[in-house]
Order: sequence, then C-alpha cells, then structure tokens
Amino acid sequence: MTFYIPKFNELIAPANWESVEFISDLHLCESQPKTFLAWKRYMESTTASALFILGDLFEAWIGDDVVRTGINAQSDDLIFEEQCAQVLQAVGQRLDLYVMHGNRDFLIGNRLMQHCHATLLNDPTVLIFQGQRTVLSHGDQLCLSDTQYLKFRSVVRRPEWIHEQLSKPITVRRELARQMRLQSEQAHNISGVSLQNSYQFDVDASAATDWLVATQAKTLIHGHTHQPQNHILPTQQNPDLLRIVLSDWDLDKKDKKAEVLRWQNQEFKRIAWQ
Ligand SMILES: [Mn+2]
Repeated sequence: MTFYIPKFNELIAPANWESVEFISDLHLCESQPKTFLAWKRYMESTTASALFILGDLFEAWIGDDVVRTGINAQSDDLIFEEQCAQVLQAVGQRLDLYVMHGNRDFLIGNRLMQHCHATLLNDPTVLIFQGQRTVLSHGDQLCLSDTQYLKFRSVVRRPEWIHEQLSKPITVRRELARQMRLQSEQAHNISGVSLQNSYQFDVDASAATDWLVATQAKTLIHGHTHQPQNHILPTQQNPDLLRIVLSDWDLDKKDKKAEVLRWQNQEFKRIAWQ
C-alpha cells in the first residue's frame, strides 16, 4: 500500500549548535506534580543548544488565552498553565526552543509561542544538524491502524473546527476538556486496560520507511506511543534506517519514567532523568 507522503518542512540548524535534545509526551497536568517538577528541573538545567518538544507536552491545552500576559512573574497565584508558560519562557530566553503539536495539545498557538520565545514546528519537519537529516514527528499520523483516531484527527485539525472551539468561553472549554478526558478514561476502563501507557497501536514501519526515503533522512524521531525503543526499519536499499521512539514522562506513578534524547557528535543518546 502506498502511504501518503506529507509535505515536509526543513529546518537547518545554525552552525553554532553543539547539541540538540528531544523530549515528548510529558502530559503535564496539575494532578501530576512530580512530573511537572522533574520537567521544570530539567528545563532549568539543560545544556543543549536547542530543545525540541515533540508533542503532548500538556495533557490538555484549551487555548493560549488561558495564560495571562503582563502579570507579575513572581506572583504566587499563577494558574498551572501559567506556571508551565513561565518555565518555557525561561528556557526560550536562553536557548532555541521548538514545540510540535501532539494529539492532546494541538490548540497551542503562536500567541503562547511568542510569549515563550519558542517556535511552533510543523509535523513532520526534517531537521538538518551537522550534515545529518532527521525527520521529527509526534507520531500519531503514522499509527495507521488507529483508524478511529485518524478519522477524529482529520476533523479536529481543520482550521474551522479549531476556530469554533477557540471562540467558546474558557470555562466552557475547560468543561469540554474535562468531559473528553472522562470519556477517554471510561473507554480505557471498558477495554480493561489500565490508564496511560496502554496505547495499543504502533507506528506503521513501512510508512515510517516511506517518510525517510522521501526525505533522504536516516532517522525518524517520534513520541506518542509511550514505547521508548530504537527500531531498525526493514528496507533493502537503506540498511541502517532508524526509528527512535521517545519516552513519555511519568513520575507520579509506581513505574517512574523520564528520559531525554540527546543528539551530539553524530550520536543519539538516551539520558534518564529523575
Ligand atoms: Mn500523543
């Protein structure tokens, strides 16, 4: 089957970048304080020249207008989204920060990005760093067996749908997000699988290979599936195509997970972060 090949944006790394780091699927939310604090500590201490957040930074994002601008940064009464924005802003001021949409936080817009000195990255994007081409994606578009979700995705990513949602009052949007979350929790419970880390679909290997062949890249980096692993892609012409799956972050449950992928000196390294 021929899989559709999307339009790939290209990002050429400036010559002064020495290292690049990737994280994804933090699913930040107020009810997971340890994950938030670990992420905050990571953001404050990273030494990378550029940081790429490849989707689902937030468990839910209902619109950039939840973040009030121009308020006192030291104020104790920042809402959760503002605390997150403050962390992003501090990083955006000292290194190159890129954010890609995930399936949970695709309502992130340019207003938040400008506020945080960050750049919204198209999915997929080809990053060219030190002569190597690497495809970056959240990964949800490549989970071809998740047909129900892909149908839903094609609806909610339409500009008209997004515009309609963002026109609703914040309180209405918060309630809608809460209901959607309840629905997805119930769906998980019905199928008898525990919440989170239970995504039953995987990236389609031949679609991933098609992307790499189309872009002449050697590596695909994505998140979404919460199954951190390196996969060699099956292809005869290009024996060393690699698919790197980023780890999700969860420090509030028994099985703690947090990992950063660092790209430096032509090598990819996974770094455990606790
Ligand atoms: Mn996702």
